[in-house]
Amino acid sequence: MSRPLPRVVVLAGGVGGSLFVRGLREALRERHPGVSDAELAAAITVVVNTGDDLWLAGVRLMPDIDSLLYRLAGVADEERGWGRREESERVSAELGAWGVGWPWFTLGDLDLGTHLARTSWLRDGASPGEVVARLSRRWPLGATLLPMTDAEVDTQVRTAEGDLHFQEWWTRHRASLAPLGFDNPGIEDARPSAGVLEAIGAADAVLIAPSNPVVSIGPILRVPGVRAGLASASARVVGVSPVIGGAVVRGMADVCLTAIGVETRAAAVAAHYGARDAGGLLDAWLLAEEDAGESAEVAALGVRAEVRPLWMREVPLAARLAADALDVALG
Ligand code: FO1
Repeated sequence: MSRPLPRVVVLAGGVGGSLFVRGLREALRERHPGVSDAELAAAITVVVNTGDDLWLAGVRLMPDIDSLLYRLAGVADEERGWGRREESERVSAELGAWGVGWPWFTLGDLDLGTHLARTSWLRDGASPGEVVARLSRRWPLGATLLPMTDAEVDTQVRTAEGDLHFQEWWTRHRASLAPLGFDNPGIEDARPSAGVLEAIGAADAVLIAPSNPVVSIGPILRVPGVRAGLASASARVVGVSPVIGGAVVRGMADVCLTAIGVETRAAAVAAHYGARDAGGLLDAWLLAEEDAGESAEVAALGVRAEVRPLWMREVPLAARLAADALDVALG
């Protein structure tokens, strides 16, 4: 290998985050022919949201971690959007018959194997970070996954009907109950999991995936120490807009943004993150060609605005986007 691999940290949620990370892995493979998965795993660190995590039917679920794990491993059910390919649901049907779990939340049999293994290790005293490392050893992922924290700080959604776990608000009510706010109880006492601050400090590039800014990236930034780590990082921090042409690409980020008073516009999300020079997060922001008219607004924040194609419908497009983000960060 002629050039050394850059050390890249990505802050990410599940589905959008995993496509972006697959793109990044592909981009580094293209630039560094012959690079091994182990070398890629040493170069790419993904700090993953754990606000979506929950206890259900006696097991611990980590949906965003598992999205990344399964998608990087190539065993995900990409059509459905969660869980394993070639899945069956016999255990879920039995749990339903016993009235255990949530009837609107399906736990596939193969997926339950992951949850049981994880819960077993947690009960033996392993930290969530250690558990994620053990799960990651099964497949050559070409990236290192780190939960944002080892603390249980599941996202709660405040609504007029009361507080709901994020998963109930999303999978049962499909975000139809107007959120009044999002909380991660206990997060003020949480610490970043082992390796997070070290990876940020040693990074050549920090990339914010086009994940939900409120319930995916938001909880990561709320873990005490993460913002300070990013502020003092020697690497540039480059964000990719999750908003294209005034609409979110997938999920319920628009509902979440509205709830916290942020418009669903690329420049408004950049303003929400803020310029690193002004105590915020970003050195640069990638906007879609559809939103090129908002570049001046982003630049006025003190953030370098870069217009690029942002659609990542498949891995080659995600690879081009990740390469663009990397070039902005390293250039
Ligand atoms: N999403 C659903 O819409 N319905 C489900 O039944 C469901 C089950 C499920 C089980 C394990 C898991 O890791 C994720 C699961 N998801 C399900 C996806 C998940 O609730 C969310 O889409 C993400 O957390 C949002 O990013």
